[in-house]
Amino acid sequence: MVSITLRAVMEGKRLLKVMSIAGSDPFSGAGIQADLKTFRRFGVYGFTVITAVTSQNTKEVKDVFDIPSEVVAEQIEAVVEDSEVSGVKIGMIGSDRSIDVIKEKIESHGLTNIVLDPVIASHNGTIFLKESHIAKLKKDLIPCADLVTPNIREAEILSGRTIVDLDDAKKAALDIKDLGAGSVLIKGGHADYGKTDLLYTDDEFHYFGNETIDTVPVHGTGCLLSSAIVCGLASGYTNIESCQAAVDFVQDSIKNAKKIGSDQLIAMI
Ligand code: PXL
Repeated sequence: MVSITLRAVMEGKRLLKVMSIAGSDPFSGAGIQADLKTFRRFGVYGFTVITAVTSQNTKEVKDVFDIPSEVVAEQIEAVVEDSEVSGVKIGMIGSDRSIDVIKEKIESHGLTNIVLDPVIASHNGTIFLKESHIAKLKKDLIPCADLVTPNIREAEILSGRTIVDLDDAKKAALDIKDLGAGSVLIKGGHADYGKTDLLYTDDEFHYFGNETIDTVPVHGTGCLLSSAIVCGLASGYTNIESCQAAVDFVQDSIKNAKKIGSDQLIAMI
């Protein structure tokens, strides 16, 4: 299988421009800041549309302030009226109304290569999204996504299925596909069944085995993964190639993770 090296993406291509629609993390480990660093590493120019401002450190999320949906809409509009956008990563979304405006902007501007990281729950159980938002995410935003990248907990919430083994994960991927997603990548980093990321695309399952890296929890990996996939898709690589390159990229970021604050390590790229 062809894997995308950073060099391959950066070599001989016109400058691609992609957009992250996501929340801000003042520690720069996750969210908009992590996305922008990823885009830069893949040689892609990144636009940032901020949906929420979190106040967090490596110990805890203290507060989340939702940016008003009109301001989310205005940020997207300001970018698309002045530039081509070759891919979009959607991360944390603050409100139902922001879901509406993001959907409307994707459709009205015909934006493509949409990767949705459904930021609902962290692997250790912090819930970012309310019940009503989850229903709306399923109904309105998942059908806009070319690829959805839930972690195990999020895949359980989206599919309504308990995931114990790989077979459950495969069923959940099919359920999420049935919600209207183009393809589904269930991140297995914290799965009881082993560190396998499971991709369902073009009617087939693909597996990306991850090495077990002996480390304490690392912050930001989900954001790096989805934004790296956008870089691959925008560059014309397939879902399988883009996911493989992104998985490799995240593995390296975990190996290089650093203690920036006092608790969780931050993935380094
Ligand atoms: O990884 C999920 C995530 C996404 N976006 C922001 C976050 C987090 C997790 O902490 O803070 C802004």
